[in-house]
Amino acid sequence: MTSEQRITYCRICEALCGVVATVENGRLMELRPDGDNPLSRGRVCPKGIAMADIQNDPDRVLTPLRRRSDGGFDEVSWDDALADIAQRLRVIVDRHGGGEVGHYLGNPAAFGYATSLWHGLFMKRLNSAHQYTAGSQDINSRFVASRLLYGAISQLPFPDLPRTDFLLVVGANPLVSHGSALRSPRIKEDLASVVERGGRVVIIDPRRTETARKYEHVAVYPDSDAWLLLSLLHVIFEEGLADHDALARQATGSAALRAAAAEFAPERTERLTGVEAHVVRELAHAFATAPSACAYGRTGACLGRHATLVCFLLDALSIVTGNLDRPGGTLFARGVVPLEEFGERAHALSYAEARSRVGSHPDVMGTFPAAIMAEEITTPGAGQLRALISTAGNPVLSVPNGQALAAALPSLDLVVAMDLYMNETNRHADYILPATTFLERSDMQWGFAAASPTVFMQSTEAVVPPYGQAREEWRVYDDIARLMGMSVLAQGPLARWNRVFVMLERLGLIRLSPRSVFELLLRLGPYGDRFGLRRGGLTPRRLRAHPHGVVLAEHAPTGILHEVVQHADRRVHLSPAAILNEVNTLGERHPADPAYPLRLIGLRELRSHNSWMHNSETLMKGARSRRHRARISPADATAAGLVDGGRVRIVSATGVIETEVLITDEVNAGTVAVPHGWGHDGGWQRANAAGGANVNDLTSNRNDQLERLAGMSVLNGVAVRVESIDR
Ligand SMILES: Nc1nc2c(c(=O)[nH]1)N[C@H]1C(S)=C(S)[C@@H](COP(=O)(O)OP(=O)(O)OC[C@H]3O[C@@H](n4cnc5c(=O)[nH]c(N)nc54)[C@H](O)[C@@H]3O)O[C@H]1N2
Ligand SMILES: Nc1nc2c(c(=O)[nH]1)N[C@H]1C(S)=C(S)[C@@H](COP(=O)(O)OP(=O)(O)OC[C@H]3O[C@@H](n4cnc5c(=O)[nH]c(N)nc54)[C@H](O)[C@@H]3O)O[C@H]1N2
Ligand code: SF4
Ligand SMILES: [Mo]
Repeated sequence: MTSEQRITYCRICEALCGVVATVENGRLMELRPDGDNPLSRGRVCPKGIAMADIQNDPDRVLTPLRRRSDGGFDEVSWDDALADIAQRLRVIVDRHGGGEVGHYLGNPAAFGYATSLWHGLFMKRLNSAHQYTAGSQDINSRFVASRLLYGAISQLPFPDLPRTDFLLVVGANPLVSHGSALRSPRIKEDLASVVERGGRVVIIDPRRTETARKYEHVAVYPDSDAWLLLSLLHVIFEEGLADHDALARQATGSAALRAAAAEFAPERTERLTGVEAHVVRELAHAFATAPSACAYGRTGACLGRHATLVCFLLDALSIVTGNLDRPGGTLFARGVVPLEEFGERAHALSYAEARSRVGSHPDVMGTFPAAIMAEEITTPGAGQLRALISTAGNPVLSVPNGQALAAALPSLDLVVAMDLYMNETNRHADYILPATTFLERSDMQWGFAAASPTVFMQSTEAVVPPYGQAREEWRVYDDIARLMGMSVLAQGPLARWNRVFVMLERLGLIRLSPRSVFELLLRLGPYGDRFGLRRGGLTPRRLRAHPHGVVLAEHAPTGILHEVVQHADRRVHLSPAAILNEVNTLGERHPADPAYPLRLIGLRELRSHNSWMHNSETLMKGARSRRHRARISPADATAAGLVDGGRVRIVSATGVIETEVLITDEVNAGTVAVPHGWGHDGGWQRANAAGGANVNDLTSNRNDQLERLAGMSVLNGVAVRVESIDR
């Protein structure tokens, strides 16, 4: 027996921690932390190790499956599956055009290079008008804020953790999530070091989270951050704490922002936020006068009714206090693989250039809110969504009103999924195609990985060959395109040369792969060798020679704002009309309903990952703690007659769920915290047995309930009531 150690990195979240795989005869035996990875230095989280359970899971789908009319599935050959899929798509495209073929791309695709790139080429080639992603449940509000501020939608400003003196965290729990839109695999130490340097870490969160318990906690009412942030700006302007030099140098529109904030004295907003005025004043003062400071927000900031505004205001805090683009402040990256930069420069990353057929939501980089998928399927007329490909996603559990989507899926002409499992979404599909795990693919770091205080790059080979008949997703897009008589390379004006491309591909004369595209971009990028023009620059060969990864610079660059900003005047825009309008109409659109007096928020658990790791034996150990539980305050529990460990019915205007009660003073009266990604009934046996409920049965997919500027699903601050079901 041959046992080998293969160096790679975890691709479950943006920490991208180094791991070493023990492989015997093409099978994964074990994953362990890579002590030689320069960034993660031997650190991983429980999920990284437990990925071995997923890799070797007997419940994995390893052959293509085709649905029977009775709802069961038969194994079929790849050839038969792909031929049928291509033929059925061809019929739709010939009859209605490619615009009616839709796609949902899930979160796991974001951490690799191949799936996202090739799915994009495939859907662009079809000219699809129905592209959906997990982003509208995650981060699109952040992207739109960047578009408004910098004219650059792909920018993800991130905190300079290793150098900052003041870290303000709004709606993130990095000790559990390990940092999101921020690459910091040793985030525990990075946070601790802020305080060790004499700095402060302040956590704004309705729940006393794992992170809040270790640092300073400011408990805020759910979905009230916009008022809080406006009050912080109010104090900073009013008390003369704004950095006028920086504002004059970097920005326009500060006077209008100041005028907008003038209405929001902390004494006026404390009733709405639950944060006392003196706390706000102290916080504003400390933030503005710290030697350096940065404001960082994540899903708690991105998933409320005013999500884009909140993301915008977070950056505004850094800008107004002179903390943008300087050491210890809020930074921008130069992508090592500059895919987004090229897109920005070519003005190819759109916002609000198209509107969705249903609800008229603005496009965010060509995608529409996933919340509207159900209605796009059921609403007849030109442009109706008729076929859906879903890759690496589980929208029935992750998108608001999952039941509406599950009910709509069967009326599509064709549903195809590429996944590791039969999940709650693709059990409604016509075909489930066995996808590769990240351990079965080569990769290179890009995208979210750039949001890193240290400039770093790592590439990897696959560590095991695909199990069973699993196939790399990008090849499947490529194959379907070819069977449909299309080349994914014949894009835009090149489409009329489609036949030539198809022929050249068939003859093997052109063969583009994700790897060749990324290697090209790497070499052309800011750290690349420019094909010999820049000595010592990064090359694919040098990356292969450093399998643990290469540190390209100890610190992310500063003083690069002029490269980042794409507005014609090269300045940060602090008062775009869309934002002023949000400020002026704050709160008007959502009158309180006494039938639903509590506010529901989300929660992530250390040993869960969205909806897809509940089948891991390692992660599901611990009978009590590994159940789905709603966190309810002692006061609310008493009022509703709930007991710890008992059952609770949670009711919203959209739906009802039942789950277990955990009474805890982590949440204040009025707030209920429930994790998403539970309530399984797919082909994963342990996950199914774990019980629990889909919290997104409570969240709304109604058009008028989505956030306006980015079409975000509102998943935090949802109005609910709780009832006992034991009595
Ligand atoms: N263990 C684990 N790690 C993960 C994941 C996972 O499922 N499990 N998922 C990964 C993914 S896909 C992502 S996007 C990231 C997310 O990364 P984070 O956003 O850091 O993760 P959460 O733990 O959801 O933190 C959000 C916090 O916002 C708070 N919050 C809710 N509503 C509000 C509000 O209105 N205002 C404020 N100020 N706070 C609010 C919640 O109480 C919660 O503590 O995590 C990634 N990492
Ligand atoms: N209420 C509420 N809802 C939320 C959130 C919340 O905080 N509260 N968070 C939202 C966020 S931030 C996110 S990112 C979304 C996630 O939502 P989704 O991306 O829709 O779903 P996941 O649960 O991540 O499921 C991913 C699927 O991909 C499969 N998979 C894993 N690895 C691979 C792979 O390499 N290839 C392929 N082809 N498939 C793979 C898994 O088996 C699983 O079925 O959920 C969102 N939903
Ligand atoms: S924090 Fe955990 S899940 Fe994220 S990359 Fe590291 S090991 Fe993987
Ligand atoms: Mo996410």
